[in-house]
Order: sequence, then C-alpha cells, then structure tokens
Amino acid sequence: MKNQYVIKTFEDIKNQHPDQKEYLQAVYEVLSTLEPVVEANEKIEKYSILERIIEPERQIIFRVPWVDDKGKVRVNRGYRVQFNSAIGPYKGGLRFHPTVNLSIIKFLGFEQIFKNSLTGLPMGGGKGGSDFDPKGKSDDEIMRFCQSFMTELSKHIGPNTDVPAGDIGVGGREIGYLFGQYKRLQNEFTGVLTGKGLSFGGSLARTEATGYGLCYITEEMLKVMKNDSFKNKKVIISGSGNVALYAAEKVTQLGGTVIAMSDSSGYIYDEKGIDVQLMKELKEVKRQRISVYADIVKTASFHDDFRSIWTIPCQIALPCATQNELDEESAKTLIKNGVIAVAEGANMPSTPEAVEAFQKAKVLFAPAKAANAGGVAVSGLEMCQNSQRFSWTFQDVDEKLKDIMINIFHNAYDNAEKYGYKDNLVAGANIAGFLKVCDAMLSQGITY
Ligand code: NDP
Ligand code: 2IT
Repeated sequence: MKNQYVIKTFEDIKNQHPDQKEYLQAVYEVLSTLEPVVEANEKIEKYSILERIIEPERQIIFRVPWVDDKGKVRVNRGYRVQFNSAIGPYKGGLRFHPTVNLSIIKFLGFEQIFKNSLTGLPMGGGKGGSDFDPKGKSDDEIMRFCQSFMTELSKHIGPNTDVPAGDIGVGGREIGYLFGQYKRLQNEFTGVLTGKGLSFGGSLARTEATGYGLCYITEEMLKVMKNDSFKNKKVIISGSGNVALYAAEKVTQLGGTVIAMSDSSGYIYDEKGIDVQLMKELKEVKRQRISVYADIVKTASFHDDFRSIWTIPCQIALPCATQNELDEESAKTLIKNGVIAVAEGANMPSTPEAVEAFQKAKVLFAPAKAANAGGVAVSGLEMCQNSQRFSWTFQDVDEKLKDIMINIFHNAYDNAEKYGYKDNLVAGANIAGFLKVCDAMLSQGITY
C-alpha cells in the first residue's frame, strides 16, 4: 500500500484487533485495492468512509443454552454482526461450526457488504453463527439448539432489519427450525430468513444458487478472457456441502468432468468423473463421510488429507469448502499442473499468497465476493417473492441468477480496467462493490 490514509486506516485497525487474523486479512485485501478510488474522491477521506466501513454498525454476542439428548445442559456462543445497512437491511448467512469466533464472523460480514452490493439488489451486509458443532447431533438436538439460538436472535432481526440465511452447518433443516421459532415468538409469518423450505416461502433454485452461480460466472470469465469454456475440462471441487454439490452438478451439465471432491476427513478421486447424483444422495440425504463414496464406486479412491486435493492435475479449480484452504504451495502445484482458471465458491478460500501466485501466473481468478454471490442474490430474490406473496418458477429464478452473475463479471472486469487493474477481478470486484455502498453512505450523512 502507498496511500497514507489507507495505510493509517489499516494500521489503526490492526493495532485494535491484533488477534482477529481472518478479519484483518479480509480488510487488508479490500483496502489495498481501493487506493485509486480513494485518490479519485477526496470525500472518502474527509468523511472517514474507510474507518466507518471497516467498523460494524452493531455486534451482538450471546449465550445459547440447550439440552442434549441425555438431559445435560450445554452452552454455546451465538453471534450476529450487523456490518453495514447503507444499501439495504443487513443480509448474510449463519455459520454453525466449532471454529466460529468473532474474527471469522467479522471477516464474513465485511465481505458480505461488497458481495451484496455487487448483486445489484438492495441488501446490506451481516453475518452470524455459533461455535455449535452440528456433526453427530440428533435432529432433536439440532432443533433445540436452533430454538434457543433464535430466542435471542429474534430480538435483533426482522424482514426489514436483518435477514439471515444459511452458511457452513446451516442448511434447509436448520433454517426450518429457526423460522418456526421466530414465527412462534413474533406471531408473524414474514420473510425474515432465506433458504426456507419450498412449502413455507422458500424460493426455487435457492439450494442450487451458489454452486450454479459460481459456474455461470466462471463460464463467462472463460469466454471473455480466454475464449474458452467448461467443455472437456477436468475440474476439482473442494468440499461436498451445498456449494460444492451444486457446482459439481452444473459443471457436469456444462460439459466438464469433476474428478475430485472432499470433506474435512479427506478427498476422493475418480478420473472417470464423479457421479454427482450419488454424491448428493450420500452427502445431502444420508449425511455420510466422503470415504463412503469410494466404498461404493470401485474406480474412485479415498485419500485422508483433504488439503492434498490440489495436487491432482486439473484445468479448473473451484475451492468450495472454507477459508484459507488453498495455500501458496497448493497454488504453485496447480499452476505447475496447468490450471487455467480458479473461481472461489467458498469465502476467502485462497490465502493472499495463493492469490498472488495465480495472478502472477496469469491464471484466470474469480474472487469469492463475485464468484459466490449467486447464493445471496437468490436470497434477495426470495425476499422479493416473499414481499409479493408470490413464487416464481425455477426457470424464472435461474435466468435472473444467470443475468446477475454475468453482470457481476462485467462490472468487476470493467472497473478493474477503469482503475488501472486490467484483468484483476479481485480489485475490480472490490471497487465495484465499494462504489455503490460509498455513494449511499455519503448521501445519508453521518449516521453510522
Ligand atoms: P456446508 O456446510 O454445506 O458444506 C461445507 C463443506 O466444506 C463440507 O464438505 C465440509 O466438510 C467442508 N468444510 C467446512 N469447514 C471445513 C474445514 N474447516 N476444513 C475442511 N473442510 C471443511 O457449507 P456450504 O457449502 O454452504 O459452504 C461452503 C463455503 O461456501 C463456505 O465458505 C461458505 O461461507 C461459502 N458460501 C456459502 C453460500 C451458501 O449459499 N451456502 C453462499 C456463498 C458462500 P465437513 O462436512 O467434513 O465439515
Ligand atoms: O456467504 C454467503 O453469501 C452466504 N452464506 C449466503 C448468504 C445469504 O443471505 O443467502
């Protein structure tokens, strides 16, 4: 970084939160790409837009007591970080995973501001979750946890205030329990959560949206920047949750072959291509570990180190598991093995060193804020349908999703070029997302 205002803003936040490494990583990446925007508009410094945008408007941390199946009382910690409401109600997922802490929720909430802005829909940024581990819990335990979590969260959210959704460990089952409890507490049937079941206000194509959207933007990036496509490409997808499964389904439909997928216990490899229907059945319905796939499919092999998935040669890599899962060494191996494109389905899956390696090697790189925005975009469309008390067809929603993803690509691509970062979609996405939020903050005066 060169700009004194940007440097000082980052130094100050680093001194305040030296232990929040994921949050600082996300802030550094954004601030370091905004320098030409800051230099082109003196109001950004005068009105302290950067200091304001990196500080959440509100952070809520709460106790979540619940009773397990043995009758023992357990306690977890709940979070909701309401980061920025300049362009719409706070919007963003809830993550249930034992690693959840304030730094992780703040990094996710911060990124969500720019991602939501890129969708073109009126949604602010927020994120929440808990260090609760859903693995190995019974449905009743999940329900009791969700009810206790919502009992507190319900005081802080609402269809025009803050609209949570899913993320790691929070899917359709959890959203159902959370919605039921909110409705009971508020005596109100509203679109306060997205990712709901289809029988109670959910949108068609929300389940598919993040993975499909990731493939739509990747296809556009390949077409515009390399005159290429998914056809006949070997593709590696890390993770095997919501994002990974529907990315695998769309890659296959677009003519690519998914040769490896993973979960936290390891990865499976099958050069003939993964049977996505079977994988969905094992992961979504039966909640099995990924090694079971290799027990059933004889051409597939299981390897117990999930990080080594990146050592398999492929042309396209789609990290769809979690933050910092793809490091510099993995990036260099992918490059050596001939990768042509990387698109982030997960949030911040590539370390800063990995991103730099891809960019230096001229590998096409679609950053998370742009590449996985399809999920929250269809959440925005779900809010729209709930307000209209109407539901659109799968095809309607899927077409809108595709248009949104293509627009995001061009918005990021064009802004990269305009601000001197040609072909750098990391910078382009940050700038495009920032410009709208900055304009809204300047127009609304000194509020937050
Ligand atoms: P799921 O809970 O459905 O799946 C998560 C997958 O990632 C699982 O395969 C899980 O393996 C693996 N995983 C999670 N944490 C770790 C870890 N610490 N180490 C190794 N593997 C891990 O979550 P989603 O698919 O919804 O989310 C995946 C990523 O996509 C996250 O980064 C999320 O923030 C992002 N995202 C999700 C969106 C959505 O709409 N759901 C929208 C945009 C981004 P295991 O089961 O073994 O834990
Ligand atoms: O990271 C994300 O964008 C999500 N987990 C989806 C958020 C949403 O509100 O649908």
